[in-house]
Amino acid sequence: MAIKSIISATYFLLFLHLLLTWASCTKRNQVYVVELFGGHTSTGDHKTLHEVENRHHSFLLSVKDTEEAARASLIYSYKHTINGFAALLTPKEANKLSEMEGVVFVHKNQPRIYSLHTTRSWNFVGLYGSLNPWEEVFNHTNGDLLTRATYGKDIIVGMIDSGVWPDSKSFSDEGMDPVPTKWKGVCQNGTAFDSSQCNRKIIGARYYLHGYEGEYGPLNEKEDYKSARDKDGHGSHTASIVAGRAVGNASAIGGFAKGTAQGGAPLARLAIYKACWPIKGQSKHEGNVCTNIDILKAIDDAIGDGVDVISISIGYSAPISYEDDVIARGALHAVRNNIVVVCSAGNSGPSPHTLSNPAPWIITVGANTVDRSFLATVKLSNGTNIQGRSITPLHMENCFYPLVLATDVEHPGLPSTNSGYCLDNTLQPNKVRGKIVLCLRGQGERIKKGLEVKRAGGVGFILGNNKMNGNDVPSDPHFIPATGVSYENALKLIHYVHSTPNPMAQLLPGTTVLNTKPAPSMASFSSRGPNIVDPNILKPDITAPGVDILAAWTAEDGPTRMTMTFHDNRVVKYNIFSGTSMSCPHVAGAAVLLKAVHPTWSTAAIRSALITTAMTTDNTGNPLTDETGNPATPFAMGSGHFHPKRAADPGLVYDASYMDYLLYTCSLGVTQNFNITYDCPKSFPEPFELNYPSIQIHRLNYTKTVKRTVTNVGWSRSVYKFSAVSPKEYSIIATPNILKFNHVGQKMNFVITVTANLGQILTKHGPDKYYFGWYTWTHERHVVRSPVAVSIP
Ligand SMILES: *[C@@H]1O[C@H](CO)[C@@H](O)[C@H](O)[C@H]1NC(C)=O
Ligand SMILES: *[C@@H]1O[C@H](CO)[C@@H](O)[C@H](O)[C@H]1NC(C)=O
Ligand SMILES: *[C@@H]1O[C@H](CO)[C@@H](O)[C@H](O)[C@H]1NC(C)=O
Ligand SMILES: *[C@@H]1O[C@H](CO)[C@@H](O)[C@H](O)[C@H]1NC(C)=O
Ligand SMILES: *[C@@H]1O[C@H](CO)[C@@H](O)[C@H](O)[C@H]1NC(C)=O
Ligand SMILES: CC(=O)N[C@H]1CO[C@H](CO)[C@@H](O)[C@@H]1O
Repeated sequence: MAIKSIISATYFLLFLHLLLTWASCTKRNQVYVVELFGGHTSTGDHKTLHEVENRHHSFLLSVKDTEEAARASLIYSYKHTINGFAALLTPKEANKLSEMEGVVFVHKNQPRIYSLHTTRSWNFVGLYGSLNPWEEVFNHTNGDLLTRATYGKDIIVGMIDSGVWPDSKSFSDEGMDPVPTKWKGVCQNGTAFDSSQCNRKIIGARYYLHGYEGEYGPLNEKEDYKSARDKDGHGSHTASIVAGRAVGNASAIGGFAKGTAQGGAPLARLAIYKACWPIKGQSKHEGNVCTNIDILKAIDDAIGDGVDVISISIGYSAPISYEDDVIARGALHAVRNNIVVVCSAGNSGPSPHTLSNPAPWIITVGANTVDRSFLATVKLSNGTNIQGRSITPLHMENCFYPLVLATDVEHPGLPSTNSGYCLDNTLQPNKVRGKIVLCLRGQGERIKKGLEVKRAGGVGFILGNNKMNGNDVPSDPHFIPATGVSYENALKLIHYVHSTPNPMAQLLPGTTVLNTKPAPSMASFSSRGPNIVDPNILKPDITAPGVDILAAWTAEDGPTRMTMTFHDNRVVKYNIFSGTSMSCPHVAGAAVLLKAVHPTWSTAAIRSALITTAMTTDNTGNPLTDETGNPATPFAMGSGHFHPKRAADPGLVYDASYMDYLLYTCSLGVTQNFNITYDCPKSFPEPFELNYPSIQIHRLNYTKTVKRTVTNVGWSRSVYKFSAVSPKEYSIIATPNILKFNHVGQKMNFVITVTANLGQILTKHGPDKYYFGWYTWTHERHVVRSPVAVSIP
């Protein structure tokens, strides 16, 4: 599992266990976040910023004995998000500060574990370059958008992640223009990373370690670089998905597909904010973690440095209120600065209510497959072929070997809960030698199962999905000839072994297959709505490729992540990885191009353009499906699969300003928790009245009207006609149902009325069940479509 993050809630900072251990003489210092009156600082002026820091320092000075103690206790001074700071304080000092004039909140940390968004299963597969799925989408749809956007050359993307591998060809600055003059960031020195590592592609890099070291102690420098250099691979992967240069003739481990690896906006500039660090050997938090104070500081700096888009493939594992969530809070300040913030929806699907990053000022991205897979077939001696998937670079001799089930070759007496999984030291070598073993998923690291088969002398291994995994077959780089099969195929293999006197099989080498159908379809791991933080906002917004995505790696480690409990020294420069972590930077790349083409658009206009132009069909022309094979609902795919070219010309947009978001927080009654300099007016719109490009109505009581405003960004004189697709449970109408525009920039209001059918209102109130519809404004060249989700009590 990717970077897991601990972003303990906003002001609730991490207890510094280890600091206590090192410095127990300092009387139970703990991390507090202190927020001051005066809101954020809106200027980027250096003098003012310096004054802010001095002001933070002066507060500390008033509770600490000496100047030095005050300096030493300050962890982070926040300038562009909250007006406040993180510091080491004793409870007494904290108490004293909280009573001082000018201080709004003093909060001690309450750790919260955010689980991260690469994939629900931690190890993903490695492969050198081949066709980048992003490029495939681009080629079909995007002829001139890249040119119009000058490949994103003036746009700066802030990546909040695990750092970057600056030496990757994907981050070459060859032929690039000088760094945009608006850039105010720095290139922070550190281990194996100095300012010379920044160039005209990676224009800035910083790292944030205080929150992490406070929680876990000093960084183990064998496990990561104390700098913006990426050890994990995740940060290099996501950065190259947004803005990697085209790197041709890349070839995979074991000679897999060759091709070009390329990001969505290949000339965009990257600003790296490393906030995620490894924690090894803690089974519950396998992977990387990012702490709240580190993430908030990263966003704070990104705003001050002048980025245009922020891509965050990090989140809390469960819904968390906006005001407790540093990503939501930081993003609101970013949006105030007209920075588009794109976040992953999470990898906790397919159960409902699993979605993270649901704030309406964020673009929330689900993940889907692309039309490429890595087929690796199991050939049975009875002549039948069973399809599997693998990118294992090892081939089996061209002959049949006995096929056995793990359950039949294990040491006797294994508890049934551990049986069948090929866990460490569970197989009997005398029964495995020279054979192919079928092991089940569900327990243990997938790649380790192959290592266990290898240890016991097996010649090959088949990873069988359990029922829960269904068709979600991973393409793994195993250490022994191997393939993965679906649950259904695993049952077939078990049946074959049971019904055949001498079951034999051969594992054929894996091959890259393009144009697979149907594609895209939702990844089962992609987190699902409904949004339980606020049931008035439909989330996720959109879906993008997030399965088996090829992108840059660290060129130092193996394709399986270093946080695995086995060692993998098969160095790869490009790797295949899955998760909403990978889909998020695709949409961030699209946002870069839209910003380049439409520099005056608001962040809401960019989100709206992406949402209302998304595709809802797959490459068979049928509705995009989910893991069940049924049409995916907006709780899985949002408005559908992103379509950058259409998004560049959406016709109409649903705009919203920072002030609209403040009014929205007023309607939720949480504005004060954001400590923004804003007094809510006496009356404000209801939350569902935020001018969002989708509609969600929670517990519709007979009928509800929802006001929306569209802005014409298409043809000056244009007529849009309304149409709707509603389920039998309710109807959707619009008043007026024709919008006539005379000029670009013109705004028109309309009201959507959603009415439940009588039979439905009379039914008893049960668990909330949502029904989905759509409404569309259509002009000869533009289709502006919005999903509608309604629960009927
Ligand atoms: C995409 O376009 C590039 C440049 O036009 C071309 O070299 C490449 O082969 C195309 N890829 C596909 C999948 O069509
Ligand atoms: C960063 O490292 C470079 C090269 O090692 C050095 O020249 C430079 O002075 C360092 N900068 C800072 C601010 O330490
Ligand atoms: C492409 O890679 C092959 C080896 O995989 C190498 O022989 C060839 O020279 C490379 N071509 C270019 C243009 O770099
Ligand atoms: C071979 O075995 C598989 C699995 O039991 C079965 O589905 C298939 O029909 C068999 N093929 C033949 C030709 O008997
Ligand atoms: C639904 O609306 C009716 C009539 O306006 C009202 O009497 C009733 O209390 C409402 N029910 C709920 C659950 O809000
Ligand atoms: C809850 C609370 O006190 N919020 C404060 C946030 O900051 C502004 C000024 O910046 C105060 O007016 C609010 O009262």
